[in-house]
Amino acid sequence: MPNLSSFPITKKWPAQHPDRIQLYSLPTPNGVKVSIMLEETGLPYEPHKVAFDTNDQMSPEFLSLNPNNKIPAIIDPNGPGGQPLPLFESGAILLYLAEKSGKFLPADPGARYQAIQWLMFQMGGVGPMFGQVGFFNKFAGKDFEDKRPRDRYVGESKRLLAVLDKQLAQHAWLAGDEYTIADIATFPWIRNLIGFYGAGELVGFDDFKHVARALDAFLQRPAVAKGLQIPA
Ligand SMILES: N[C@@H](CCC(=O)N[C@@H](CS)C(=O)NCC(=O)O)C(=O)O
Repeated sequence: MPNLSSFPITKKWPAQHPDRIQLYSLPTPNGVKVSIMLEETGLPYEPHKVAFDTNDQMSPEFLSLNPNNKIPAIIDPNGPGGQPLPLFESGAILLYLAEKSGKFLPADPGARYQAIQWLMFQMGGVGPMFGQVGFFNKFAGKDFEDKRPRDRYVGESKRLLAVLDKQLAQHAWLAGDEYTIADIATFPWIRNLIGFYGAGELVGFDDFKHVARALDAFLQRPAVAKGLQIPA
């Protein structure tokens, strides 16, 4: 049985099953990327809830795993060379789990880099921009009188949605016909933008029919429905 006691995070969140991937998360758009991926691959894992209302992400135990105080983060007790692997940043975790499971990242090098390209598009564009729309439309920024910052992020989000829509007009999924980690990274953010952030009208979501079609297909996957609720 692997011993994870050298990881201080296990003091605050003890591992009941130290042989399984330890997931430290919350069902936010970045958090659910990893729980959905774990559900999709069937890799055994143990989820731990990092609660923001008690600032768990700022605790010394959490910071020992991710100094950037953000979920999601994992420890794989059976990482490369049989050694435990700690990992943060959802994009890196998705790539790692795809390689470990041999799923949701095409083996063909050309197709593989297409998937990585759209994953990076999500990490560098969709996540940061949609997140700012959330701040200025749903959270503290909604009370700011000056609407120029909000409009800047709304405009950029519309532009990104148009790019996604054009791609999805030609392909079932972002990287082509195959469902990949690029989809797992992107659709939770779109769901959040038009759902929890209440910005559907603001970004003119009705104009993006192909994005809406792929989002529906994504949400119908049983692993997605399950992953969206984890950690409970
Ligand atoms: N680039 C990071 C971003 C992670 C991120 O922003 N996580 C948010 C939740 S969606 C978080 O942990 N926020 C807590 C905080 O900022 O204190 C990733 O993709 O893993």
